[in-house]
Amino acid sequence: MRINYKINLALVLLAVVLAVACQTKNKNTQETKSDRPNVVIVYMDDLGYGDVSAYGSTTIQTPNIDKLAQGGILFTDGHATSSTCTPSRYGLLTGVYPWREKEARVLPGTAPLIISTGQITVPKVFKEKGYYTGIVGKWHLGLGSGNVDWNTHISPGPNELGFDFSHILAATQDRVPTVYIENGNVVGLDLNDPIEVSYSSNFEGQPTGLDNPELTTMKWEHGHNNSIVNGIPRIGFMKGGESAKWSDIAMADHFLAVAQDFVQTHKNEPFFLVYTMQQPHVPRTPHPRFEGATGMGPRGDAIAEADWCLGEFMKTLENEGVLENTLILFSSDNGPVINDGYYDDAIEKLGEHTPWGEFRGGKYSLFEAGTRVPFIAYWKGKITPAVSDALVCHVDFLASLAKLIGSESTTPDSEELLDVLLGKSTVGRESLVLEASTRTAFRMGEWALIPPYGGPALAKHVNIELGNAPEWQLYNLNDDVGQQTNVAKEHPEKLQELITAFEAIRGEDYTSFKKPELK
Ligand code: NG6
Ligand code: CA
Repeated sequence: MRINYKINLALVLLAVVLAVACQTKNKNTQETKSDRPNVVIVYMDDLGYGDVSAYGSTTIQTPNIDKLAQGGILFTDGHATSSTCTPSRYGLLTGVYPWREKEARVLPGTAPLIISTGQITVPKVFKEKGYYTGIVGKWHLGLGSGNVDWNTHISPGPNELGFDFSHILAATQDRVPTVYIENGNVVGLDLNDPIEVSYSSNFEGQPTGLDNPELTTMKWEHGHNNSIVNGIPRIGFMKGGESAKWSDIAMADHFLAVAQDFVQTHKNEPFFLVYTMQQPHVPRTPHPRFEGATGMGPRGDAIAEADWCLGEFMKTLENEGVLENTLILFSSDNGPVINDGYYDDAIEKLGEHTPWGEFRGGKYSLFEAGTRVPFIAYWKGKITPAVSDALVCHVDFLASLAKLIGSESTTPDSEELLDVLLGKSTVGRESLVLEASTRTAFRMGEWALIPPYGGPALAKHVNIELGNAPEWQLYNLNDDVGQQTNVAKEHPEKLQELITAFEAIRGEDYTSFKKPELK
């Protein structure tokens, strides 16, 4: 009897303890939800400022991007860190200026991972705070540590940099290997048909764009004449892996479905997702249902397709009940280019469209259109819609998003501008160092400074002004946003002030900079 009584008492006590524990847990989960909003970065490839109707395009309509812009903060002076892809993504993910890392340049598909696994990254900051983290889409930051065997587990890669989940294409749509890689494994690979990749020589008996133009359905204009996949000649040579090869026209749908599945699977925990679309990078291969959507050929139609993907993705956030608890940052990795190596009607059908907006230059350029890109922060119910002229940059995501989720992680290059991103302040950066293929330029307030550089003023084929000139260039963007008049001689003091500030940040020995680690 006495024993029974003791057991009963113990059971009652246990029940009380469990109930209290449960309540505390519920409370914690609730607190967690509002304290730790989801964050999604939607990142386009080569989308220009002037490609978006919210940014003034009257020739291409982007209703879904516009919805974010009109319901969020539209930044007019938002920048990528670089005017090409790899360095731009490096800056975004690490919070370190890409010109500090000499490997941060457009990489071949066989390049090793250029971010050290000890380095602080945005996904690591989220992971440390208990988030589930993922990347879906283009990667282009290298994989493995050299001589990757594509037929075994590929590491290190995104999963070693803080992403719990990754479903990526290794480099670019125009570079081999043309396969998807999920968490380090090639998707759909048949080991009886192993993948071989080389960027130096072809595999015996394999057709190429150079030797077999009759096998191509898209013609190369410059570069892009190595292995042919799906009728499209690529950069680099590849053999095998037939069952794993992607369908170019289905790529946008494919990444969208994976991104939607990510949200559906992880809607009940705080998540951080980087959704990097491949449009409108070459080869431009919109799904046939978007053919003719813009009258501008594949480049315009790929933008229409990307806009649709964004709309579908937003519907998923809404349907899964997480839209109001999700901050969305929308941007592009670099400025626009029309002819980037294929004959795809982009030049012929451009008409009145100005992908660079009112700015000078484009992809590869040190002029504003190289890095000034669409840049939008959207958070339903939390952000009051506004247009912000604050100077902001992707390199600031690290410190700003850390602040959002209660982390103190930061780097010397990343400025904490959370209030600016959320529209509570319009005081952005004082200055910013910009990069274009290892050259750098400088912004301070309304002033833009470009040091003297040799090399061609105009990039052949792509027909973009690179910003190279034998003398210092200084522009006042307040009255010369198109950088037409070099006022360096009229403003020697301003010129010197900018040079001094620029050199103080960039330093002499800038590549020896020690990359911050996650403590
Ligand atoms: C260039 C390619 C271009 C594009 C670019 C990278 C040639 C001639 N041109 O070398 O087509 O792939 O690299 O673009 O090969 S980025 O957006 O990933 O930086
Ligand atoms: Ca790009």
